[in-house]
Amino acid sequence: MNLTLNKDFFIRNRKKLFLLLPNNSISILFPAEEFSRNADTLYKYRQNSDLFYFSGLKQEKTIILLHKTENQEQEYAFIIEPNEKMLIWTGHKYSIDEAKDISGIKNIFYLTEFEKVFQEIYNPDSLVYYSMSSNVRGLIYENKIVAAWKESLKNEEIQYRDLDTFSMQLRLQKEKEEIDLMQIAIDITGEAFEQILKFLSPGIYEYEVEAEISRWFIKNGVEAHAYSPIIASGKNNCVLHYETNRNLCKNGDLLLMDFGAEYNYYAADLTRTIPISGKFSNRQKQVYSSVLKVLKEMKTKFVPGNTIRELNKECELLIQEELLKLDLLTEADIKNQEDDKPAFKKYFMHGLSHFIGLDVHDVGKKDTVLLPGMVLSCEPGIYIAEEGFGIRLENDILVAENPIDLCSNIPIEISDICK
Ligand SMILES: [Mn+2]
Repeated sequence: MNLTLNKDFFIRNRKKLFLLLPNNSISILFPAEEFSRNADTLYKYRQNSDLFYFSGLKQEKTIILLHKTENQEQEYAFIIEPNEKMLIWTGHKYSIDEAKDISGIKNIFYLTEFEKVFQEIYNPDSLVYYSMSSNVRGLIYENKIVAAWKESLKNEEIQYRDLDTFSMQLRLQKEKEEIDLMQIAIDITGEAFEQILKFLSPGIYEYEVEAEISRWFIKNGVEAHAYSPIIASGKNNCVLHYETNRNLCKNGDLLLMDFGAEYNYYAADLTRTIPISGKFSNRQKQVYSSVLKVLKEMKTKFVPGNTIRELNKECELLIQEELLKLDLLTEADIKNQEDDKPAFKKYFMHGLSHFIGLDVHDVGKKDTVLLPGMVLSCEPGIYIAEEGFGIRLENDILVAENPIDLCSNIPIEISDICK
């Protein structure tokens, strides 16, 4: 299967953005930086998600310029001018026609034209929009360009505005083709998990599990993990962002795996916790049942109108109830807790949910009102450091009147994950 987004999708996204932008605005989308690892070796490149969302252009050093006046909406893209040397070292770069075909933008220029075009469309009343908070945009570019403006505009004050609220608003609600891509990412992630269910036994190292997951991803056309996979056995279950993945998986311990494929720039985010031997102890089974119960209850609440903040509150009460049943808390602990230090926090120290999309921790805030088409994680957990294990379960949920669990095909019942 090879599903990609075509230019109609990107054209539509820009149309939606133009509707939100005021007249006499210039929006600039900067590319992600190329991050150096050392000397002339770079980390694998991934385009800034906003720039991709509005153009489909994955190539480095690409800039998008959107100009809205009372009478017209003009779109420009600026790309690398390919030369012989690039062809030898890094291979093919977009031609003008290719960039047009991918993005649907008619005015494609080489980068050297950027300043000239900007000067042509800029006037002292222009509002200049760009992302002010993305940490993966091209800061070097931006600084260079902003310095050039300042120089050419002398003492004029440029009126900057933040593009992030607009791109967030649009990216939050997914179109059908985006959900389809996310479903593919999730399905491949789920299949990788099923491989691990067959593969895992005591004596295997965490990195061997990671290797199996990566093998399955690459074999299925996935370009990258959506984030560094967490493959945590035994007491590492309780390290929330564990990613060293070097330990031995031991008999009697649990393996917590939090991982997800990125398929065509869209992320999956899955967590499963399974017994390394294939069998839970009674205590492990008790705690697993508690977390699964909370997940099942909470995933029905991803309905329009709700917020992550509200979901967290509801989830915390459910977890608290389970902690009482598991004899981890007493009524007195809860009664005596300080407002800013609730007792449950000892065993459940993170939030229930975040938005997922082009980024695994996608745009969106705790108070963003949920609307149909938004996708979020649902990931309750109970971590008991003193007993040497923790359990987290995570599925990806599509907001609807009857919320849709996009991970519903991935084994989670005790009978399906035990031998
Ligand atoms: Mn997550």
